[in-house]
Amino acid sequence: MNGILNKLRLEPPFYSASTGQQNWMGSGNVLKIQSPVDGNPLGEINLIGEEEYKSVMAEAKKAFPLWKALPAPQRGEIVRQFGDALRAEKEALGKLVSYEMGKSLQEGLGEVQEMIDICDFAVGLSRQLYGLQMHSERPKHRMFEQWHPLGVVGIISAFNFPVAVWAWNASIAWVCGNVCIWKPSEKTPFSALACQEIFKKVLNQNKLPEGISNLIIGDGTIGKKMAADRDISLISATGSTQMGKSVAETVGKRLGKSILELGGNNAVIVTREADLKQAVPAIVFGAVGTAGQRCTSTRRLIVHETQFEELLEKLVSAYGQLQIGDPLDEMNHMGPLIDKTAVTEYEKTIRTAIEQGGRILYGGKVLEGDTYASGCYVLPTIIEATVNMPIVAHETFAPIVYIMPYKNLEEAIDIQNSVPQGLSSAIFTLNLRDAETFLSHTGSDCGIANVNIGTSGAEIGGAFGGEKETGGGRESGSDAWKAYMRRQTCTLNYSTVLPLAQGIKFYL
Ligand code: UN1
Repeated sequence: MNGILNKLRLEPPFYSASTGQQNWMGSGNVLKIQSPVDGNPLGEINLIGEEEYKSVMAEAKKAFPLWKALPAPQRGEIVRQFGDALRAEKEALGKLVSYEMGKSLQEGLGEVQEMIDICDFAVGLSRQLYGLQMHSERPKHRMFEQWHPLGVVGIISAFNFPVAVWAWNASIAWVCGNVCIWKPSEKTPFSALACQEIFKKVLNQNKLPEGISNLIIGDGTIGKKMAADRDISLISATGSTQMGKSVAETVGKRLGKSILELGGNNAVIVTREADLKQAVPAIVFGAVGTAGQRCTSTRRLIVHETQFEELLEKLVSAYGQLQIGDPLDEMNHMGPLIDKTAVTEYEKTIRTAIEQGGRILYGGKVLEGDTYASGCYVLPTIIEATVNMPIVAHETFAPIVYIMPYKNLEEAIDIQNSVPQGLSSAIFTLNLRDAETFLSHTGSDCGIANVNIGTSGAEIGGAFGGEKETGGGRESGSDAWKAYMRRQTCTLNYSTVLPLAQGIKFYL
């Protein structure tokens, strides 16, 4: 593993607390990181303390005036160079993500590809931060809107996408003229450090201040500090609904801005006219990919009663062929869960589902033996369930999928919409009426609705996020950039008089 760290120039003095060197941060506790792949130590890192937080914030605030004064396309040029640097480091960074987080190498590389793609998107966007122009009701007046940078953007990201979610936020925030402070998950700090190093090099080469991109490795206390900090104009937070509620409350109290991307409980509806050749691989990838630890993972299957038996048979056979093990081995489909706490949650959820009347149709076990020595490997699990089992409304970050039958589409859509979360949803059907009904205003209530595509693996070009307890925020593509800027409405009078709006006469 040292090879990977070395290639990323993460030499020991940089990341190891044991050298005793005062590095970029860290008067706080020492954090020991173990890979869920084999349980081996990845390194140690000092958590940030109170004083370091202040100095990081000071650096960010100092960098903002310079960065915002650059024309947006020049900021885009820096992001373009970052994209190129990521292309050069794709393999090494992908491997590090895979080893630190436990997702398959394909997915680790895919995550870096998402970063590269969003950089490309942001470069184009840097010339397209358009405002509208309106017709003024007053003669010889021009009315228009323009978009300006916000200031410091705080990014709180989760372990499951240790690098891509940061890049969605940071690359857009940067071209919009903001500087960023990133608090990654304490479970995946090395992937974050690697990204920071790659971007820092680009900044140095361009003689720009490092404060444009700041990294802080801290625990929940630091997250709370960020939420309460008036110097952070926007907090973009990805994680649990519980975390999101706490961030929203604190940011709301100071009337700050937030983008929340929280839990999902994503369903696939399989209709009578579904093409199972498409539905089966989509469901398996959605439920098992990243070991069920995506917010877009497929957690519920709502299946027409006529398809139930056949789909189940095909799923059980597909699950039986899955290779589970070292995610860096390309032959394996599924790696470990992030840590033993996640394994405990997996077991607890299965127990609860059984207590509530669920029936295990596949899996349900923690894997043992030499290959699984880290203790974080589990069998992907299919549970027959009913809509009124409380556990079905709950998101567990594990490869557990609930399957339930339905009779008519209206009922299926009701079931799909019956949970508190509203991130991603999908229908498999060759029936145009069913597809359009699902996409209509009487259909799915989620931020993402797909036809003949699974719930996970969204492209960066669309706005990503969801409704209800998912938090309502949108990140990544489309016009999500607007949340990273402030809108200014401007009216300019080029006449010789002063007409008032609403026809008001005010003579002096
Ligand atoms: C997440 O799980 O937080 O759609 C993000 C997907 C990925 C992003 C998931 N593009 O599955």
